[in-house]
Amino acid sequence: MSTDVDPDPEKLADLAVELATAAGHRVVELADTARATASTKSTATDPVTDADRVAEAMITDGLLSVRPDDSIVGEEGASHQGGTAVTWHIDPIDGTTNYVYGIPAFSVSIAAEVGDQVVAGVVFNPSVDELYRATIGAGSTCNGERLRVRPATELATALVATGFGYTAPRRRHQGRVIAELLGRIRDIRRFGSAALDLCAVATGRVDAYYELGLNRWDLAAGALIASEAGASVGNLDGGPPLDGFLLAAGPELFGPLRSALRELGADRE
Ligand code: LIP
Repeated sequence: MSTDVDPDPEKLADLAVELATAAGHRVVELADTARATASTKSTATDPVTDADRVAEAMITDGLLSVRPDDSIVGEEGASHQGGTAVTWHIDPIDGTTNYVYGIPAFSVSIAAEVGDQVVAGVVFNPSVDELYRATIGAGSTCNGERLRVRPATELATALVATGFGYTAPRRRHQGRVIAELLGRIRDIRRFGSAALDLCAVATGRVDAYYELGLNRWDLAAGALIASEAGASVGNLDGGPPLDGFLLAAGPELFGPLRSALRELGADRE
């Protein structure tokens, strides 16, 4: 059993880049068929397609062919218990609703975690050929260009991305939170892919992003890309982004937005 105690984040990121781009191009090839045969998972508004499954299988096989003793967790059920220090988190198509509707805002997200620290993250949007990459302590890039969050802004002029859950009670609560928050910020954007929302923070296309109910595979790679671009990333209680709630924003905006979201109960059902 391999005991890869000190894997090189750059090599992990290189492998993730190779697999994410191959899977991204494949899901674009499969789009017409996949859309015609889409089904649903947790609720009638939570779609899944054969392309999700094909992409996850491609990525899983690719990882295990190079690093057979790593652990793997994928959104569509990939699960491999390994013996090294590395766990891979895979979202084969993040933004599946956009994919099914033909909206060019979906991504392949792959993250490598050592212990409880994500050390390498890759997010690929094949519709616009944007490849986001980050390794711990070495910054983040999009197509090789270094990323930096937007300069500081007040809450009242902040453009904030968010997303909504798949159950009606949670969506109603999230709608009430947004209804109140909108009067305190510039505007919201709802792109439909948590990974791309986090990359939007990293590129400065939005000032902040928050969402309740994400899974680790949704956020692991994007959170590293955002933090390596200078964003503060965490939950509303001063901790790391749990699998439940995440807020990412420039460091000066993070505090005021966190206070507003806590007051509004954004991290509650
Ligand atoms: C999606 C997230 C998005 C969220 C959607 C959905 P999926 O992930 O990326 O931010 O609002 O409800 O969870 O299911 O497309 O991989």
